[in-house]
Amino acid sequence: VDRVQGLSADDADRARAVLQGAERVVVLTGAGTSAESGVPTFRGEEGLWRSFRPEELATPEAFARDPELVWTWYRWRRSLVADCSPNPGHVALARFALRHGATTIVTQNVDGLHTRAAIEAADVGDPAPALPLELHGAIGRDRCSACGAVREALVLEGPAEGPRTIPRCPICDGPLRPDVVWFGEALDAELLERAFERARGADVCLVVGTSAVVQPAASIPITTLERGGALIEVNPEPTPLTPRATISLRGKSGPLLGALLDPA
Ligand code: BV8
Ligand code: ZN
Repeated sequence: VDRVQGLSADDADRARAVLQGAERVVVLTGAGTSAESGVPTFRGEEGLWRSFRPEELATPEAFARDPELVWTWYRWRRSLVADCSPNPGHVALARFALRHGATTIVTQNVDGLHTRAAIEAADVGDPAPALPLELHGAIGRDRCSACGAVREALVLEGPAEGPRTIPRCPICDGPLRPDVVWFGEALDAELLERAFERARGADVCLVVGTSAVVQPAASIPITTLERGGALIEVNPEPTPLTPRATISLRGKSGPLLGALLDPA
């Protein structure tokens, strides 16, 4: 398949044929996959970073310098995500992963929407094949900065306003932080190796809703290409991956993923 950009019916048909015929599929998702759920992206005009710069908030230095500000931002984001639900794009991906064996969903998102879609799609079955590798962690979990203990975040009781304290670890009383990977922090080595291993063996890497600037995640699709696999991109905008994509579809993940992945 020669390089294709745009969104003609046969581009989508071609992409659909590649995905339906693939034995091993890796999917890499970014914030754009959750945009239609109402979760703001990072770099869009309404982006999360608009009012702050990434280095101000999503870094260990920011947390050391002003933990209250960082917690205020994450608590705001948690409340945003709590009001959001998986969109048809998450559902199409989850159903495909449950049906089409050897599919790995790798996500840069921390909003937990892929996990919720997997559990809903599996119904009484096992959601495992559709559970994502969460390379950058999960905003709904707390982690202790001192002892590393991890727990599901407590839903905040009490008044929304008023002085924000830093939640403390129930085990060692150390300061809790959101269980996400900040800029300058290493990703979980085992998770990352698993993602690259699946990408190396994949017949196709489907890249959805990412600006493909954050490393090392953005290198995952290149790994599939370098091993002779196909790279199919779904994004309303071009990205640094577009020139190398086998097929790059200009569109939104919700409608497009249904067209590409739903059973005939
Ligand atoms: C590390 C969790 C080393 C926190 C996040 C200079 C050059 C190259 C690299 C670097 C550099 N300087 C620093 C680095 C490394 C740095 C990095 O990559 N920086 C970038 C900015 C250049 N990376 C790191 O720091 C990583 N760690 O390298 O550690 C190390 C090694 C060993 C030991 C010690 C250290 C850690 C990176 C993880 C950072 N954490 N998130 C939180 O969320 O609060 S990243 C965060 O931003 C998100 O998780 C997400 O991954 C990323 C945003 O990217 P996207 O998901 O792509 O979202 P974005 O808004 O950018 O794009 C949205 C896209 O969707 C757009 O393309 C849009 O067109 C599209 N879209 C919109 N609507 C739709 C849509 N698509 C489909 N449908 C729609 N409806
Ligand atoms: Zn602790």
